[in-house]
Amino acid sequence: MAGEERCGSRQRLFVAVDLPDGIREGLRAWGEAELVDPALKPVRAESLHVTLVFLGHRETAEVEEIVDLVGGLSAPPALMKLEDPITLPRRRRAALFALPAPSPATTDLHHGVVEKLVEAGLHEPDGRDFWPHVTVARVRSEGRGSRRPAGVARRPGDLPERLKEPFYAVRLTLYRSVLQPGGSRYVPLAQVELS
Ligand code: 3AM
Repeated sequence: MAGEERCGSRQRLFVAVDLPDGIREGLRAWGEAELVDPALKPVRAESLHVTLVFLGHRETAEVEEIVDLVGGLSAPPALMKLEDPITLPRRRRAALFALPAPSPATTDLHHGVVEKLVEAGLHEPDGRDFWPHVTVARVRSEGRGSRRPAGVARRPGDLPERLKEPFYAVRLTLYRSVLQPGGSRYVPLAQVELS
């Protein structure tokens, strides 16, 4: 809530590729068994996604333009696969657990969407390489005034083989991220099927 208040009427936006329901359901079941350490805040199954472009906080007029642009996109389904969980950052205490999602088609889609947003004057890329992944859990802070992530004693185990089979991502969504004490809630503002 604090983030929303700080930014007045602005909305925090990102474009994502949604995972098929079967994959989300599989990840929910895996997460119930593996994302159990009390330091972890698992991402809700319905919120699991691959972030394609992070757009930051935007004014209402710009949000409308972005909704129109994303709603008018078209692209083929993107073949992707998931890999076993890794932690980030790599050399310090884990702040989040993510599944790498290598996918040349999703990388092409990222470049295509960025190009369209830049052409329309709606995005300035930060120059970072695109790394497709699904964040499955964030780590709570230690507390007592420290923002350092708490230690995770019970680290999540690997994915079952079934969840490492390639699949097609079939939907692109523009989300508004609403910061809440219990974890961000993602509100879809525009959606297109990849077909
Ligand atoms: O759900 P994931 O982790 O893929 O990490 C943030 C999250 O992605 C990412 O945007 C998604 C919605 O919050 N994000 C947040 N700040 C970012 C930034 N400054 C960012 N991505 C790139 N640059």
